[in-house]
Amino acid sequence: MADETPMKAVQVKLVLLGEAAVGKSSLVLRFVQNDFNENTSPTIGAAFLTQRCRLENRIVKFEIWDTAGQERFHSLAPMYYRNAAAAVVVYDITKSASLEKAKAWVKELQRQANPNIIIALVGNKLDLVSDTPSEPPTDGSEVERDEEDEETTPKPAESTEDGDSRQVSIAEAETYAKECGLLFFEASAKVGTNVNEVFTEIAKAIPLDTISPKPAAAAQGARKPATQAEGGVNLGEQQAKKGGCC
Ligand SMILES: Nc1nc2c(ncn2[C@@H]2O[C@H](COP(=O)(O)OP(=O)(O)O)[C@@H](O)[C@H]2O)c(=O)[nH]1
Ligand SMILES: [Mg+2]
Repeated sequence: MADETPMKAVQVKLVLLGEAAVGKSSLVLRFVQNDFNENTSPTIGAAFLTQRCRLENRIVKFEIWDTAGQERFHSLAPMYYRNAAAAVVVYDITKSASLEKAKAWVKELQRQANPNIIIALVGNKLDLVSDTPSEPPTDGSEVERDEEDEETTPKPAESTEDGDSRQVSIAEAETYAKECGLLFFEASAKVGTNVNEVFTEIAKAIPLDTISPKPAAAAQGARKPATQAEGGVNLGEQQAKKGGCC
């Protein structure tokens, strides 16, 4: 008879970093709730969310710290990336300055974060450019989400009237990511392209035997804001909606 013992989720602290308005909160909202909001409010301080990612041989429970991108919050960042097992550093492919900011974050992480941290560089807003090869998720892994969310299955990237708005080429970002040993993706929080893949590939890349299975958020030095419930989303002024799968 098959072994029916449920797999124990391994907790992974993950931090999102990047310039303001590149779409960090939107990527998290897409990953956790399979949703998108055109009118997000800037994140104040940081928001905490969780989401599970089921791989073939393990369940990873991401404890996600979605930080504010504004410079005035920069000094808070170490509190969130300290002891993080993974970081998603986001830039906007239609804004080359945001890649420079992302590079600065990568440098800071490589100097000051956990030396084994897995870093994914994500170029967001892929839907705004027309040269987009879009590949639906197909690696057998799945994000555990309530069934009612499934109506918003990621669609292929769309081009817009502003189809030539790309300012960062795939080659430039990919070369940089390779040089620095980063995972690399272009994604769209808006249409869902590659969002689950970012988290799934991080989950796969993390050497789980090095992670202690204790509750991470409180134990790892970052305080959970009182207004933010586990599994909820706090995007600035927005109300937390229903939780993820946790
Ligand atoms: N077209 C497009 N807009 C996006 C995408 N992701 C975020 N946005 C928009 O960009 C703005 C900033 O997003 P937000 O998630 O708050 O960015 P953050 O400051 O990095 O957390 C909002 O108006 C979002 O609706 C995307 O993938 N495509
Ligand atoms: Mg935000």
